[in-house]
Amino acid sequence: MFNIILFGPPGSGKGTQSENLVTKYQLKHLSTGELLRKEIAAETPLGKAAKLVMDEGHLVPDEVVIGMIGSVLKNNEHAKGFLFDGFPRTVAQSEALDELLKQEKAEINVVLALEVGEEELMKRLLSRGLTSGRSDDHSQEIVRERIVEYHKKTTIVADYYKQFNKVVSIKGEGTVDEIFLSLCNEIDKRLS
Ligand code: B4P
Repeated sequence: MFNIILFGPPGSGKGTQSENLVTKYQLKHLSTGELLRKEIAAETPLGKAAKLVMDEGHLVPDEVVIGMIGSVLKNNEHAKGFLFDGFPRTVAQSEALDELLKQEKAEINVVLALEVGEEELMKRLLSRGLTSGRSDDHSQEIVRERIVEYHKKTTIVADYYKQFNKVVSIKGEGTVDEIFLSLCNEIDKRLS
């Protein structure tokens, strides 16, 4: 099993790059943002509770996302590998993921961290908000809060994986194709 975490601040291009990466490497795409938006669209109790938190620009509680990931992993035990997009976002989520993978005798092989400046992030998210209908992209205030939340709770996830020497920084500004190429170079190095 080859498992990748695509890491980076909101709007860094995790979702955009994941789509191409899972096609090329035949990995199972696991985006907690997508899973949560599906719950919201289906108006499940989990979705209704998550929407209130996401609309404030905050993170959904750890136990909720860990539970969601746990069931997807269990239902895909024969996957060639997983691409984790937007997960883990806290140290508690990282520890839970390591434990879940250990049960499958697997581990995270690499954390690819997209680096994008704050001004560019604001620009991308507010522009996506014009067409996506996503309420968490709607106002400058919410987008800023999501970036603050990232610095408060999520940047330390990279430090967690750095102690195992698994983090590679990737320049996340440039064209989608250029960034894809840099990501593929790092993956290919580890696959060969
Ligand atoms: P996510 O769905 O993970 O999404 P994201 O951080 O907003 O964006 P992403 O980095 O995927 O950017 P994208 O490619 O779309 O999270 C949403 C919310 O869900 C979180 O705020 C949180 O509340 C909740 N949540 C999710 N996971 C959680 C967890 N594990 N724990 C707790 N809560 C969780 O790109 C953004 C825009 O930039 C797009 O419009 C794209 O077209 C554009 N773009 C991409 N690459 C570009 C490039 N190279 N140049 C120019 N524009 C580019």
